[in-house]
Amino acid sequence: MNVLFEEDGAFRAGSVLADNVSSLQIELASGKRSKVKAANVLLRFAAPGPGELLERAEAEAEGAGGAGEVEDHRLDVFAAPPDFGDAPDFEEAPGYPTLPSHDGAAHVLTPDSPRLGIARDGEAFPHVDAAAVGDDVTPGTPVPESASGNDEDGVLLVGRLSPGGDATIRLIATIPKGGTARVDGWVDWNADFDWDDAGEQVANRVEVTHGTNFFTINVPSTAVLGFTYARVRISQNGGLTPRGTVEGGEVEDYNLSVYPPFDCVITSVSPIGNQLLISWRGEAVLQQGPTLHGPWEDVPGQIPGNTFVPLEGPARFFRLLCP
Ligand SMILES: [Ca+2]
Ligand SMILES: [Ca+2]
Ligand SMILES: [Ca+2]
Ligand SMILES: [Ca+2]
Repeated sequence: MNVLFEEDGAFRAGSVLADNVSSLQIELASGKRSKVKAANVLLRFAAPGPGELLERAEAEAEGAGGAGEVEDHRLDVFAAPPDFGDAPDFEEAPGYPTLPSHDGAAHVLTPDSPRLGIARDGEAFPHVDAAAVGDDVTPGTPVPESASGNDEDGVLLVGRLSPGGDATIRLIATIPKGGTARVDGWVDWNADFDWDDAGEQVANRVEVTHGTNFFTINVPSTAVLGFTYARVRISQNGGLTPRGTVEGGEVEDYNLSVYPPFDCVITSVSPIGNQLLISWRGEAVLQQGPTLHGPWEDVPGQIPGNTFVPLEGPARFFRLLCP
């Protein structure tokens, strides 16, 4: 057992050698021993170690503008390191809710709770980085089910994201107890470093089973092109927000890109009377052929964007020749 305590106006942490109820015998990280009144003990905890707790407490205090203000800042102490996200968030420049001081997502690692992919690990503090891969490249504290550093293995985007389009998500779930689990997910469509705007929750208690699952997300037509971030959380019951600590499950944060819509694509094929109306987007040439392998020739008399072809003609296959 370790304690955080106050002594002469400073915060200190150490391990308990003896607990005499009204006072404790403490050994500091430096090896120095000290008798501490029980009334001065602020916190008793099993992990992290006293030295690390103090470093974190001091870093939080300094980040807020001065030493000695630790009590003004949230400091979560867990029995074992939980799983944190890694999307960008900094004390001096708040971003996504990732750090404990910003009520970041955290999952207490209960062994039989659901996971994204196969692997999961716990870390003493979020490995935040701009690419949201910090948790992937930095090994967490070992937990029974993962000894490797690569634990972002649950979610794959099939295809690409474009405003107004759909995208398929392939999600692998590990559910040790069987049955189902729930997934909540968010994409920061307007790229303003939060997942709080309308339409940014893309998965709301989506039910998943052990193994591979698919679901579709809709990209708003207003989605900002370029780089942005997603957060996916799995838990037994779902209904989570991008924030806060929950028992069990896992969080994975990803960076992803929103691309311009394809600008050369057949948009519709409609039979009208004894003709087919074929429409397309982009400066392309529509070709036709009797087989899937051609030979191909330009559809005669076409105008940019759409044209009619006879339904009963020799051409059975069409393709767009894009610039
Ligand atoms: Ca982790
Ligand atoms: Ca995982
Ligand atoms: Ca947003
Ligand atoms: Ca990540």
